[in-house]
Amino acid sequence: MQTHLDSLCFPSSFRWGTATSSHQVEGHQYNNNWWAAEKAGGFVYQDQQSGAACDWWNRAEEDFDRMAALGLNAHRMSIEWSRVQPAPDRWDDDALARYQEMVDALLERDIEPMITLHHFTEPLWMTAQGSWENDESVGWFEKYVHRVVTLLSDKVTLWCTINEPMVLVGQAYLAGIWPPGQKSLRSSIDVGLNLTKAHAAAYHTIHGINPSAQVGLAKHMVSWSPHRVWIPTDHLVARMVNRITNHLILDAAATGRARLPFGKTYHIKQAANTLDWLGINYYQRYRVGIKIRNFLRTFFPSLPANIFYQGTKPGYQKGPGSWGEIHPEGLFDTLRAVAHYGRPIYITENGIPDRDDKNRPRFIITHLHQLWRAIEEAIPVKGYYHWSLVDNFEWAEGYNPDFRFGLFGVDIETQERTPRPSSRVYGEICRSNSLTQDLVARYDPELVPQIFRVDASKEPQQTEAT
Ligand code: GCO
Repeated sequence: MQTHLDSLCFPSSFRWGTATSSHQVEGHQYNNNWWAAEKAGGFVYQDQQSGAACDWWNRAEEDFDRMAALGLNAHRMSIEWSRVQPAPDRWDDDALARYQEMVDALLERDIEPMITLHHFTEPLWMTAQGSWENDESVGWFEKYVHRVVTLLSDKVTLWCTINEPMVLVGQAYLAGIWPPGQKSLRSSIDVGLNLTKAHAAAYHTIHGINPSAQVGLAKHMVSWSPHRVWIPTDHLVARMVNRITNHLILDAAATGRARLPFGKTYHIKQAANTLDWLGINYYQRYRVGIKIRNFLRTFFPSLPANIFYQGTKPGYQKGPGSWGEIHPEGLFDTLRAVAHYGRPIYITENGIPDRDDKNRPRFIITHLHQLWRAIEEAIPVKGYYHWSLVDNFEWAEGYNPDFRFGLFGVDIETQERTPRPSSRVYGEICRSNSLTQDLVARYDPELVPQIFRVDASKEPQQTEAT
């Protein structure tokens, strides 16, 4: 026999939020490496420039009102290093005051800030000195972190040191599609190591200022699947890529050691135990495998990129361009895969590029269902930050209409906001702290049987006596 649950409830202290990053929403950033790359051209869709973005530098509070109206109690935002420290020996007190004002504005609305200290951008003075390839970068970052955290530590508890370090390494130093446009394995390893050391330095610095701060990092996690389930080498590739992209940095931040498959082990002692919590940015699944014929034909040493499959399978829902497949169960699998780190978990990003909002309501419902399943399995997920509140500047995709992530649409010319239906879906979930059958029936009735039917044999049995 089957019974129904009427609603899937989340823990009472659950944090419901949205996530943004400074360069993507603030606008008017003229002193960082992305601005320089936008100006130089060649990195961004149609050579667009971030420009005023969502103009948060002047009007963030208007969007904070929108968060409050939805019933959110949390928001993840980042601080722009190049504003705070425009030159190595200069701090901008006005910029610091503006960030203080934004944090206060969130708190006044009962929205708890989570602050990211590095979200892909860096000051131009740092770029000029070799960026993260320069070993001094760790010390530069530490100094900046010290300044910001000293200022905000009485208002902020949740600190995210670095956003998606492996994505930065992969896009900017290995694939070369983000500034500085490098394609070098050696640089990738150096930058990966320095980012890990910078995370560790920030962790210790923040705790030195406020021992009860909660410090973590946001890790991009991909659900890697073998392209063909019957080919063992495809499984091997999926496992290797998973190990390198998903777990290497987390292992380093948990144990102080990172071991490359079939390769070297790196020891970064100061990084051991530097996660008070773990942030998961989850978006998609990619299929991977080896094209064996090409592999044999070309063999070493010239390993061309096309010996690997990477992509999607016909018949599965996919995102635009090379976004991969939308795969809600991958969130559950990811949470299971990181449970052994034994840390509280936040979903620091999860969202879908979908200008017309055709798929976003279902995306939110199905992913939150998977999240709820993980909590039911006693995996300690403490909060969820949807990416994103408003459409914003999507790095190499710029303002490409196919890459709109907002619960609210934004007209970049007029700054007008338009709520998408998904903002109502998400708001209802946040306010009721649950995913109710009633809501799912209204927005996506097809999902009702899939989400709310539970097997009676798994329910607690009633005894004869009761
Ligand atoms: C990333 C970032 C965000 C993106 C978001 C959508 O994953 O690249 O953290 O800045 O905008 O993930 O792609």
